[in-house]
Amino acid sequence: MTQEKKITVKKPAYLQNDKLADEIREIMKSKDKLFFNVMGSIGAGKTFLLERIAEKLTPHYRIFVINGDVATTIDADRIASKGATTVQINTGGGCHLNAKLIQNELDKINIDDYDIFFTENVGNLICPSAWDVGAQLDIVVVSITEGEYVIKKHPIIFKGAQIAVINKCDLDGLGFNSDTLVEDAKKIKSDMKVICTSAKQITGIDELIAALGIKI
Ligand SMILES: Nc1nc2c(ncn2[C@@H]2O[C@H](COP(=O)(O)OP(=O)(O)OP(=O)(O)O)[C@@H](O)[C@H]2O)c(=O)[nH]1
Ligand SMILES: [Mg+2]
Repeated sequence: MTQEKKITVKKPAYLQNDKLADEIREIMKSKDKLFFNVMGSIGAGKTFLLERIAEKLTPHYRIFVINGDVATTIDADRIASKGATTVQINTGGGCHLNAKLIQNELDKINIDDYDIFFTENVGNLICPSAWDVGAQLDIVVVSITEGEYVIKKHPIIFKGAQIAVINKCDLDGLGFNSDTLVEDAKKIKSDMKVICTSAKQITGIDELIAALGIKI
């Protein structure tokens, strides 16, 4: 008697992720919530920008931020100190957030208790580009101190994003001009909204909030 081999066909993880991400997007849309995914390099200023955004938005909106880092709750604590509700996911060795991690956190809260949701993805310009978290808009943050080739070398993450933020513009001109980075982002995607900010000097933050479609 020949024994039949049982074959289980598993969907690749990223296909399951995309389906779940679409479901998250649909839920947020049906509830009239905004959900933004903030990606970017290590140390580009994602947390500092989210602190500035929280300072401006929390008097008007209930903000929920999901922070991703390999370790510590430093970033979630920093943003919480500005009035947002935050949760920190420690990925261990993981270099990105994914839809399942987001859904786990959303399952623990009442989505209706908040108006606007953000992720701060794990800092790097590679892994987060491949993992949809279900946001309506993807933002990539780089900074002047990363040098003039940072956007040219990471086209994939910029292709998938709608807004590019060039932060630390208070240091503009340090070896090169921010215009180079603006041009590079537009070359990758002609309709990319590119905003120069300084989280330190609080410039460009209102423009960024307006680009997200948020009225204050
Ligand atoms: N000069 C200057 N420094 C900044 C600016 N934004 C952030 N920094 C500094 O850059 C460092 C990193 O800022 P973070 O906000 O922690 O950067 P991040 O992108 O959240 O970093 P990770 O979460 O570790 O990837 C801190 O020392 C900030 O004070 C800015 O606009 N100008
Ligand atoms: Mg951070």
